[in-house]
This record gives sequence, C-alpha cells and structure tokens, in this order.
Amino acid sequence: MNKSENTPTRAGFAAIIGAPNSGKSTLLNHIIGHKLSIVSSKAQTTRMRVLGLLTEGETQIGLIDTPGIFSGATGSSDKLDKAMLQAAWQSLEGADAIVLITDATTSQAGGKTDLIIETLSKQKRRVILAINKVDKIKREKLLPMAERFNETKVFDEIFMISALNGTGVPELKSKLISLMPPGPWLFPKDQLSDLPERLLAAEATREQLFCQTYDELPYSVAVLPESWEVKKDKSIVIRQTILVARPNHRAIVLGKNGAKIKAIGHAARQQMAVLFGCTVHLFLQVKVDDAWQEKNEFYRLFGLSN
Ligand SMILES: Nc1nc2c(ncn2[C@@H]2O[C@H](COP(=O)(O)OP(=O)(O)OP(=O)(O)O)[C@@H](O)[C@H]2O)c(=O)[nH]1
Ligand SMILES: [Mg+2]
Repeated sequence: MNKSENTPTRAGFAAIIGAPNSGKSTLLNHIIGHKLSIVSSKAQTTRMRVLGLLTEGETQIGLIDTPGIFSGATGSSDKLDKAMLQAAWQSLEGADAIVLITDATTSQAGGKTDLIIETLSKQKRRVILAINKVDKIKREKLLPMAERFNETKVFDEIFMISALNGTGVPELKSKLISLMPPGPWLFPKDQLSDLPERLLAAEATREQLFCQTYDELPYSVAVLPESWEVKKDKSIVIRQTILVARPNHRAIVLGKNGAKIKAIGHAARQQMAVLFGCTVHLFLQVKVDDAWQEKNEFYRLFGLSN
C-alpha cells in the first residue's frame, strides 16, 4: 500500500466503465453503501456521469459511474447515444484509477468488453478488471476467462466480484483506496454525491419507470425536475414531468385508472425519502414530447455535452 508521507489525507477519482448492463451502477451503490445510481435490467440505464463519494478513514474516493460503452443499435437517438458515449470516455480523464467491469455471463471473446479493452490498450491506460456476476456462473469457467483477460496485458489486477451480493467488493474497494494519491479532500466528509438533489430525485422516478413498466415502455422516456419546495415541517414537495414519445406510451405510464403512475410515484417517493432523510410529497405529470432527445436543454440539465 502507498504511504502518504506529508499529507495525512488522500483523495482522488476512480472511474467505473464497462458495457451496458454489466453492473457499474450496482457496484457504485454497493461501494458507497447507498442507493445513488439507478439500476435496471434494461441496457443503457445510466445516462449521465454519476459521482458517488466514499470517505473512509483518511481517504476520499470520488467514484464515477458512467453510461455503458456500446456501439450503437439501441432505442435512443444518435444524439443521446453520442453524448452518453462521450460522458463515459471523458470520465477517464483525470481518474486516478479505472475499473473496467465485465459481466461474467456474457464475457465471451470478441464481445463488447473486448472492444473497450482494445481502446484502453491503445490509450495505454492501466486498468483494474472486475469480473462481475460471479454468483451466476460456475467457478470453473472463471479461471480461463481471467486468464484470457490477463493476456491482454491491460490489467494491473483482476477481481472476481458480485456487485449484487458483495462477494469480492471489499477487496476491490481496498485496492481503490490504496490507489488514491495524497491530497486534501474535495468534498465534505458526509456528502454522498456532487449531483444536485433534484436530479437524483428525477433519476429515482426514472428507475421506477424502467422497473415497473418492464419492456412495455421504450427506452425513450425522460424525467425532468420541475420544482422543489421545502415546507416549514422540513418535508419536500417535488414536482416532476415524465416525457414520453407517443400517446400510447403515456397510456402505459398512467396504467388502468392511473394505477401504474400511482405505484411508480409511491416507490420513487419512498426512495427519495431514504435518500434525503425526510418526508417527500411527489407530484408527477406525463407529457408527450417526441423531440426531447434533440433538445439542448435536456443535455445541459444532465451535464451531457452536445
Ligand atoms: N446476478 C447478478 N446480477 C447483477 C450483478 N450486478 C448487477 N446485476 C444486475 O444486472 C442488471 C444491470 O445492472 P446495472 O448496475 O444497472 O448495470 P449498468 O452497468 O449500470 O448498466 P447501464 O447503466 O445500463 O450501462 C441489473 O438487473 C442488476 O441487478 C451481480 O453481481 N449479480
Ligand atoms: Mg448504470
């Protein structure tokens, strides 16, 4: 382990990259111990860079969750795809550690992870590999897989983890802590993220939209924060707009007699209450807007360049 000679504290950034659905957001949430970044079984759930903060002992890590790195062929527009890809690769700039996460159940040769490794190799980046979802795969398959990745010579170390149940995560976390350089902390000790709370709240609703409509609702849905008001009793009134591309998508979100949106709002509100530590009153409206993926306002709001 590095010893910090002059400064007692250490601080730095670690970026988590990987193919869509490999478990990046699940890993971030597990390491920081809070449900910060949204998770779903849909590919390309994460749309923006999410910074989760972990302060442990003398070390502070800014853990960066990124959109999945992919090559086209999804339901999102070209403009959104490009902005997401750019956000993912940009997160490596200035990172003190890079974790490439790969889904063990889909890590075949020539797959999406191999394409990312090729780029990392060209960039001469040193990387830690986390082979994820080991809870879903037979142990005898893991060793040859690790050996194949090791031969690429891109990785300093390889960890076998389950971001879902935590296997191997403490070891990976210790490794990341050891890689942080000496320096002053960049955020207050108890801060969880650098994202504004209103965006975290919008993300909580988007997660419920994904989780509760399964494959019925296309990827093209967005949640915009409209207003945020703190009441005298410290409860928060949050208003958000759900943007969908077509009238029939609106019907899916509303559900029969409004049952679906009620369930979505209920679950999202509970998640926000845990995240913000207070009572939340959530008001959702659904609007049809087939052009939101082309609007610059959306990209600015979520910190995606365009
Ligand atoms: N069995 C198992 N499932 C996992 C594990 N890690 C993540 N998952 C599941 O894999 C799916 C995708 O997880 P996410 O954390 O959203 O993946 P991601 O890489 O952030 O995905 P994008 O943001 O879409 O690129 C979810 O259904 C998770 O519950 C794991 O270790 N084991
Ligand atoms: Mg994600």
